[in-house]
This record gives sequence, C-alpha cells and structure tokens, in this order.
Amino acid sequence: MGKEKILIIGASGQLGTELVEALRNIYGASSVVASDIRKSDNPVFETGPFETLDILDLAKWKDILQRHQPTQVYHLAALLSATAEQNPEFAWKLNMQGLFHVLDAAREEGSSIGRVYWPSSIAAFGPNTPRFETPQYGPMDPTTVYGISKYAGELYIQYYFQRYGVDTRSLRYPGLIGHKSDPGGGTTDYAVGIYHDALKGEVHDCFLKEGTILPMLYMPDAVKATLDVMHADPEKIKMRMSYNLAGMSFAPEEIADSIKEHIPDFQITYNPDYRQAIADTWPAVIDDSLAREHWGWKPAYDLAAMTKDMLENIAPRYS
Ligand code: AKB
Repeated sequence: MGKEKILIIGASGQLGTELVEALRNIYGASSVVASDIRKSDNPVFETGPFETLDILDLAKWKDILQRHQPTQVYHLAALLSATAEQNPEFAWKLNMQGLFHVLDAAREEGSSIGRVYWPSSIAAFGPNTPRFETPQYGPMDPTTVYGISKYAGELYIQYYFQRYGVDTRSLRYPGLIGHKSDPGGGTTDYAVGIYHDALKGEVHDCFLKEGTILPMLYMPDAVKATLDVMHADPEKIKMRMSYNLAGMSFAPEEIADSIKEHIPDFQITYNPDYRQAIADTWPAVIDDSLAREHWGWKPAYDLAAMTKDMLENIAPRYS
C-alpha cells in the first residue's frame, strides 16, 4: 500500500472514538481525518484533523472528499436499534442514504477510495434465525428498522463489490462494551451502564429481564477485528457480506455476578421495557468460524477479563 489517508465518518460515536485513536497510532495523526455532525470532547480529537459532516449532506461530503482524497473510508454513522425505533423514517434515511453516498463515491471513475469499511450487527438476524451457534448463512428476518437497514446494507456492499469492484469490508458486531465513550442508543447498552452504576454505588435497574442472553464483545477485541479485516489481503476476504463475529455471550445476571466478584454489595433489579422485545429477536451465541478461518479472528477477552478491565478503567471517574 502507498501513503494511506483515512476518513472516519461517525467518528464521535462509541466505536469511532476508539478507531480514531487506533488508526492515528498506526498511520499518524495527520493521515486520519475524523468527521461527525458534532466533535467529541475526547482529547484524541485534538490530535489531528476534524471535519463537521452530516453524511446526508452530499455537497459537504463531496467537498471533504475532494480536499482530503481518502484512500480508506470507515463509515460508521447510523442510528442504533433502540434510537432508530423512536424515529424509523429518519433512521432508514440516515442508515441507507448515508451508505449510498459512500458507496457511490467509491465506485466513481478516478475515486481516491480504495477500501470501505461499514459495520453490520447481530440486529440483521431475526426471530427465525437459530439463536444458538447462529450460522453465517441462514434465515434473516430482522424486525427493527435498524436491523432491516443492516441486512439491506450487507446485500448492497456485496452488490457494489460484485458489480463495481468496490473493496468493501464488514463485520456483524455483537453488543460492544467499552469505557472510553458513552454508548448511544443500543439494546445491548445496559452492559456498559451496569459498570458505571456499580462504581457509583447505585443499584442497576436493567431494562432487559433475567435470562436474556446476548452476544457481546469487548472494545479492544472489536477494534482489533475491525483493523484485521480492513488490513487483510483482499484474497482472504472470501465473503463480501458482513462476517459473523463473536466474543462472549451472557445474560444480565451473569454480568452482575462478575461485577460482584469485585464489588460484593452490587445489586441489580429488572424492569424490562420495549428493548426486551428487540433483544428477544436476536441471537444468543454466534458461530464466527468463517472469520476465524478466512482472516484469523480470535478474541482475547472473556467476561471475567472484561469486567476486571472495565472496572479498573472506569473507577477513577467516580473516586
Ligand atoms: C444495538 O444494541 O443496537 C447495537 C447492536 C447490537 O448493533 N449495540
């Protein structure tokens, strides 16, 4: 690869913030342009270029492309499952039109963009998908607007690869858990909030009920998987929809128990809301064997290791 210029769209979000830091460490701060509708107050955003960008604003998008000539684009801007259900029309517009703006720019004659990363999610699955050892291929009948947009997006990134030769890469993320930024509107996000409540000495009132097993991934593993799939030689990416990806699976009472190992007084209560119905249509345990076979995916963190690391990193905020 020659000199790379990276553009991250939706950089102020949970995953974007982490990728800005990781990619600036690899490529140098000036080679990684962060963009979002609002600038994060995370200090890493002061280390390199930032552009205010609403990806639905085609004129601004084209202007940024012309000025920065990115060779790789990470397009992360989207509404997540719970927020999208509050505003389904806008969620569809943002999640799909935003993706088309990126894919269409990448397929244009003479485009600087050589590679596009776009995230999918376990939300692309639905009630008829096998819940355990969920296969890469099988029934996909998402019930949320977010999940429908992810499944449609998966088909489109494959289409743009097959029809126009755009080098698209993608992962189906489980719930992502990290300590560097606050999560934004997901059904799996209780698994972040619970650590903060535990360290504040508060009872965690969980919006999912006991026994709701969901697939989750700790952020350092998510960042590693994202960079690994983007940096893999093209011939290793033998599948151009989104790869199944797994880290760990647990129910709310299991993460609570892992916290009690460190904070014995911690308590959890259960008060399921509309997010329960979303979680009930998602898989519990994912089969990610294709990612392991094709480009060597292997997660490092289990629940116990993640809990220890989360508590250590969040504790200073509340002490
Ligand atoms: C959400 O809960 O919406 C996200 C996801 C699983 O994609 N974390």
